[in-house]
Amino acid sequence: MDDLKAKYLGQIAEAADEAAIEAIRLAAVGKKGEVALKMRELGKMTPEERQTAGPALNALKDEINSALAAKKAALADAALDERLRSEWLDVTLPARNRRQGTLHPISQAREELTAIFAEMGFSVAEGPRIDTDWYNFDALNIPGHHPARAEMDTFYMHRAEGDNRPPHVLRTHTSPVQIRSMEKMGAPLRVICPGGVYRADYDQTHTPMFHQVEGLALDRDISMANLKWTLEEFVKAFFEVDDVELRFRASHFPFTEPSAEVDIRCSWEGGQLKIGEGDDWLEILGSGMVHPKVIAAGGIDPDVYQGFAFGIGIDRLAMLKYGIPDLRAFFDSDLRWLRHYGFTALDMPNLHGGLSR
Ligand code: 2NL
Repeated sequence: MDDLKAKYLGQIAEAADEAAIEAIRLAAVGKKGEVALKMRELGKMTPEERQTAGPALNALKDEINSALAAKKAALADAALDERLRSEWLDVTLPARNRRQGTLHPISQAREELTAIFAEMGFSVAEGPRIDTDWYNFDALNIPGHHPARAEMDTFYMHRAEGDNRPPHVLRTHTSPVQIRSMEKMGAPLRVICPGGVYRADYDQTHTPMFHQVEGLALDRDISMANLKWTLEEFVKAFFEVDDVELRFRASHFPFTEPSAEVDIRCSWEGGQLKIGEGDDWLEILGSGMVHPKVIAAGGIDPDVYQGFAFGIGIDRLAMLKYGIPDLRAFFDSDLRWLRHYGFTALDMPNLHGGLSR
């Protein structure tokens, strides 16, 4: 038994790798190993012999097993030491550039303008892009014969043969969301509704899907003065200028009375747009006092409540703010233009240097 011990402890000491350790383990203490064979001989012994041989064999087995484990750990330590010696890391190497994603300029503009109106106490509502023509047109005092309802501007959803319900449409503005907000929340109410809208129009200045934010403020004594102040605050915050002059031009929308288009003072010197100074005017939105019929359509009493509403194109706001000249860039699958206009999440163009046309 001492021979066995000397033999295996010697082999373990000499073992060079894990495979050698495993081979020794199988030969010595495996199921068919030498120690197992010896254990099998216990049956042929006298009880007295067995009394000493049994515990001795068990002790031998334990001793070999712990020698194996110790050698295995020593080999692993040595391997790690060797890696630590031979492998190294140059921590002074500059980091590899990571591909940096970015918000789409339209999303960026929407988030900025949403934050500005939220600060002024407007809540934000969203709604379905497919809606009934009641929400999209009738509720907004746009009668059946109105040109905005003509087939050429509106995408109508197909109905099955024999289904004579009025068609659903792709919303042509986010006003239906304002109507739903009136129904849901009642008055007084301050809400903005940003989102995608659809019109069958496609040329250099129109895309069939674009983005709009509409705003609505209803209370007992809301006036156009409140509208003007709200829009001034918005324009100053959005374009990051200290002062701005707004010009209201009389206009017409079926859903507001009176209605006004709003221009902001600007200059285009050297192809650079500057907001708030100069002799040019830039049209940025439509607005007005909500038509009593529209207030009633939202389930609110127009004899008690009145208010203003406005609609702004987000795509155009984004173009103006970030200096993007061509609307089609927004919907082009080649996104190199984004980087060209300085659009990375961490590096925004500096507005105060002026915007390029
Ligand atoms: C434009 C014109 C406008 C509205 C949108 C509105 C919504 C309700 C009631 C009354 Cl629920 N008005 N929205 C009002 C005036 C103008 O958009 O040219 N936008 C670019």
